Order: sequence, then C-alpha cells, then structure tokens
Amino acid sequence: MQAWTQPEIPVVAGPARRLRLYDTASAGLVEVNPADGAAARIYVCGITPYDATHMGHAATYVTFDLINRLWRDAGHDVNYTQNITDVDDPLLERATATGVDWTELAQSEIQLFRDDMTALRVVPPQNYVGVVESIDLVIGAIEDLQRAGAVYDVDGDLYFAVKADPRFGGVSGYDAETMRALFAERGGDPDRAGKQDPLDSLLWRAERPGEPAWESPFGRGRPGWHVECSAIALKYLGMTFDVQGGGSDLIFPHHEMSASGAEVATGEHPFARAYVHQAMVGLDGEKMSKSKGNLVLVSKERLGGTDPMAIRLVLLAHHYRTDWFWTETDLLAAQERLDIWRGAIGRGSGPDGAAVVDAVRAALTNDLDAAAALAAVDLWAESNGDDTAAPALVAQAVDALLGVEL
Ligand code: 5CA
Ligand code: ZN
Repeated sequence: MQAWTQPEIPVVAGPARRLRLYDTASAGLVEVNPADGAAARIYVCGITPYDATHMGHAATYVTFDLINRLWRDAGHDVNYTQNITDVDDPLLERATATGVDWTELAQSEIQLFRDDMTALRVVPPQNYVGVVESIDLVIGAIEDLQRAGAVYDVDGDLYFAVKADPRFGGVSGYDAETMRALFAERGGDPDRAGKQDPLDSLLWRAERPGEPAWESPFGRGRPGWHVECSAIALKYLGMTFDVQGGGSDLIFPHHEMSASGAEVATGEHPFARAYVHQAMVGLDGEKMSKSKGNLVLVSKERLGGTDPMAIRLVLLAHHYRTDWFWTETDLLAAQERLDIWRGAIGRGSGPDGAAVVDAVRAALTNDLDAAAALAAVDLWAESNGDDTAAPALVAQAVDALLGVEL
C-alpha cells in the first residue's frame, strides 16, 4: 500500500544521545539503540479504517514519530512497518450500517489518514501494509503455527492455543482475571463453546454469508486480528526487532497475542526488544473511540483552519505515558506557543543555540519527555542572547526532532 509524502528532515548539528524508553514487558526503562550502523526496526499497529483519525490516533503516531526521528538523528536507517487492518469486524459492521462498500470505506478512510499524517509531518513507514494484500502471509503464519501444534478447529474456525506458549502473559504482565476481562472487552470471545482455553484467539474465521472471504488450505474465510500483525511484522522486520508500538489499549490481548503467535510460529524469542505504549487520549472524561463517537478529528480541525503544527504541539505537551483529555484551552495555548516560537526564530540572534538543541535531545531521549523539550524551547524563545546562528539552528532542531515546522 502507498504510504504518504515524506516531510523534509533537516540534519541537526551536535551529538545525538542514547535513547531510553519504557518497556511494558519488563516494566522499566530500556535502551533501544541498534548497533552502530545498523538499521532500527519498528512496528506500529496501524488504523482500522472505518472512521477518521482522531486525536488519540494522532497522539500515537506522533509519539512513534519521535522515536523514528531520534533514531535518524543518531544516524540510523529506520525500517518502520505499519499495518492497516483493512478487513475486520468493525469495518464490515460500519460498511453494512452505512450502506457503503467495505473496500470503498477503507480506501477513503486510509486516504484521509494519509492526509492527516502528512499535515502533522509524521514521517511515513517504509512498509505500509494492508491485511487484504497480505492474506498469503497470514495463511503462511497460520501454517507455521499448525506445524508447532498450536492450532485447533472450532466448527470450521481456527484458534491459536495459548497453552503452546509457556511465556504467554509476559508482554502485559496482567493476571488471569484482568486478561479475561480485557479479552472480552476488546474483540475476544472467551465464552465460545468448544474452546480449549477462554483466551485462545481466532486465527481464521470461516466464511459467513455476506462477509468477504479468501481461499486457503483451511477453507474459505478471513484472518483473525492478532495473527495479521505477527505475520506482517515477521515478513518485513523479522524476529527480535527493536520496538513494537501502539496505544495502551493494545497491550492485551493484541500485543500479547501477536508476540505469542510469532514466538510460537518461529520458536524464537522475543518478538520485540521493547513494547512501547501511548496512553489513552480522551474527551470530556472518556477515552476517545470510534465506537463511542466522542471524537475530535484531525481532519475536521484542519478544515476548520487550525494549524496542524498547533495540533502537534498539543500532542507533544502531554507525556505519552499519561492519559489525558483533549481541550480547546490546550489548543489555544499551543497556537500561542507556535506564534512565540515563530517570532523568536525570526530574530537576528538569541541565546546559545547548541545548548537548547542538546536540551531538546536530552529530554526526548529520556523516555520521550516532549513536554520538557517544549519547555527548553520556550525558555530559549523568551530570552535574549547574541548567538546569531541560534535562530536557524533552533528552527532546524524543532523541525527535525519535534516535527514542528516553524
Ligand atoms: N488496527 C488496530 C491495530 S492492529 C487498531 O487498533 N486500530 S485503531 O484504528 O483502533 O487504532 C489505531 C491506533 O491508535 C492503535 O495503535 C491504537 O492503540 C491507537 N489508539 C486508538 N484510540 C486511541 C486513543 N483514544 N488514544 C491514544 N491512542 C489510541
Ligand atoms: Zn496490530
């Protein structure tokens, strides 16, 4: 699948720093720096294209964009792979409810997402991969799981047996009760009769009347959710890549299951070196979600004339590991900050440029403390100095590292 346009990324003078991120699996900070000269490898779970990009999605993709930018700043090539869940229950349900063809709904929402990502200056993935174009990959992954003895049949549907994975639970660290509750809440079917374990997850759903289906050695049907991400990540990144990313709503079951499936299929461990999660963004006290409909849409804000760089500054002002709520007040503050910064880089000189660039790098490599990076730029913008190179240097760093074009 075509991704979107790559923004210009200036090269910024001065030494890069080593990146540390919070890893959900080990519940602590870990270094995520590939060997010198090696490419960094990251998989971020992409959209299910049945509705427009909201500020929660935007926060997730901007967070992983910071990681991408920091690795590039440190001289690494980055192999960034992102999927699109372009066939799944919510998409098919929405298409049926609105009388739109499901493929057309997916195509139009994917295009809107591309436009939103371009406006927010998110660096595109090298591999932007839909499930519909990956059916063979998914079938191959299910066959690998069959060979590992981890697949069984319930009335023609295939399930992944979690007992095949002695490490199951190691990504989320959740106890059995929490897993079961979240599994039911997030697309799982713990109570289906005939399953060996309530947490066993669907790999292949046999064709149902009115649903799209593809030929396979297991009969006509369509892929389950988790195995699509195992299969796409294995194909484009291989095992033991650097970062598996997404929102915290994906910790369980999705990231637990996709890691487990890949590990059982390959017999190798771990799927990813670090599991990094963006906290949930909400509106008016509730998590923003397409199913609840309490959305602030990136496209709607853009069409209403909001500067996408102000949207980006709102997202960056909140730490990625803390849940937060979108407010108009934050947007106004971000617009004001943008004006101040633009004024400051238009000056003939300012305080020491190299120092502020280093402060931005230090903040971001410290588990993406973007708010501290913004504060460092604020301080620079509000003070005077005689470094005539500073305005251009700060503008470059704000563009390259924070993705904000001034
Ligand atoms: N297609 C699957 C992943 S394979 C999916 O979760 N799609 S999604 O459209 O529902 O979400 C896209 C991305 O945005 C996921 O990484 C998800 O974790 C993240 N996300 C969804 N809602 C929010 C929210 N309210 N706040 C922050 N991130 C969110
Ligand atoms: Zn995924």
